[in-house]
Amino acid sequence: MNHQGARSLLFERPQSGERAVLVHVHESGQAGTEELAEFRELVAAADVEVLDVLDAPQRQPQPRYLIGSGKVDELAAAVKAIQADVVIFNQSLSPAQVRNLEQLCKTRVIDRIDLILDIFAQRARSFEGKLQVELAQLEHLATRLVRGWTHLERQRGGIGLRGPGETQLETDRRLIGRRIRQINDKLAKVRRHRQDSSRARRRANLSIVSLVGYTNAGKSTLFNRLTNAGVFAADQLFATLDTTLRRLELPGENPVLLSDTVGFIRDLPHELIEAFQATLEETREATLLLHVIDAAAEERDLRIAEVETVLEAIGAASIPVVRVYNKIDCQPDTAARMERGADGLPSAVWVSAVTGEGMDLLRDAVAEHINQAKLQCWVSLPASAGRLRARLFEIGAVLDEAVTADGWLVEVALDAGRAAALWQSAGLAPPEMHFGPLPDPLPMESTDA
Ligand SMILES: Nc1nc2c(ncn2[C@@H]2O[C@H](COP(=O)(O)OP(=O)(O)OP(=O)(O)O)[C@@H](O)[C@H]2O)c(=O)[nH]1
Ligand SMILES: [Mg+2]
Repeated sequence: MNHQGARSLLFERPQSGERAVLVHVHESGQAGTEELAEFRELVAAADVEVLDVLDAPQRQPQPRYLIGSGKVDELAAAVKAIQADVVIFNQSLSPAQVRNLEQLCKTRVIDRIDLILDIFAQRARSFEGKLQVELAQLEHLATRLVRGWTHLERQRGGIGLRGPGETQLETDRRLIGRRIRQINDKLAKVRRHRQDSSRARRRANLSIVSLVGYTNAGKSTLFNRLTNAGVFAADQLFATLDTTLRRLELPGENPVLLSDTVGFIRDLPHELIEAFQATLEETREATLLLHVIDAAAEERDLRIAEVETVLEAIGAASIPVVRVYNKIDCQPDTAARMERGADGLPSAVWVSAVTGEGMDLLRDAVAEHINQAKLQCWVSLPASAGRLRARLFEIGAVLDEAVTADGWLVEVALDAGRAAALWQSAGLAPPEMHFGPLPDPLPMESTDA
């Protein structure tokens, strides 16, 4: 189905939204209050009305229904009594568990992954974003094909079933495989365009600074505040799905590009991380990450750890990070300030994107990192590294050059992170650097003489 079709289906959905019973599974002895609050926010973000919440403390996972049989009976009774359209679990369910639960409750049962995929399906706006979500949905679906859908009305759409992948639900694995290949082809085309523009950007030798962080931390608000852009910011989970880049002026520095992108959440479905690899490309290529943190959130440290886990998963763990503790206006007696790490560089800045407090400190922190990341030195390139040499010229990183017996000595000025990436993609070990004026006699000539 084309995306036009998918859109019209979205419009045809009844406005009333669906009505759900939530099942909050948590370790017994722990209330999991924050987790439940976040679960409710996710459900609200999917535009589903909550009729009831079943609290399911658990000593050990039950293979058949995930929750114990007593709880399942309670759940089935609740679903029947209030005529819920759907049951939503706050954890992942195996295909067999879904089937068992659906048979018993006689209604659709979805898990946390379905829920997040559904929100992404509703939010996706760009062509690429829609393709990525569809891909994630299909890949998730492919793992679910063992599930017997026949016992339920499945043509209706609705939460966990809507989105671009909807009509694929009744098709078999082979068709899904074919559709996945089609989407991958389309994505490859879209991405070729993107690479062209990213090349243009590199030619301008602009560094990228990327905003990352837990969803709803205030990344887009901060982005707007810093760049006067008008991107969508809202008090809802996953308000942003695409990546936007804008020029950020820095004190006493060349401008850099600031990127705003999709937020993270605990246990982000791996299908989504994979599908959004391209959207997260700017993040991976960044010289500096600004990790935006809701300083007022109760589970602040857990969220920080979650974000770091995702950064690792997308291959961005080695990029320098400044933590931006946002929303200090919500915290009594917290003033804007900057902290430095053991290396003397700014490591954290406390700000408010809404009041604008701390923006100068933040710009200073970014400028210091960018400045520090600049490398100016002589590097030797073997004759076999002609393409890398051409690339360095292309991005305007070459200041001077001398020919040696078996290659070149090139004076480069570029940022250290990008240098490492360029050398790596040329299949070379990290460059040997000579600082200061060109050594005389040239080392490589002398070895051959
Ligand atoms: N009080 C206060 N609220 C803020 C601040 N910064 C952002 N917010 C609010 O936090 C909510 C989320 O802001 P966004 O900028 O959309 O957050 P985001 O990190 O881009 O979120 P996603 O794109 O959904 O991942 C909005 O309601 C903002 O108004 C701040 O400094 N203080
Ligand atoms: Mg946002």
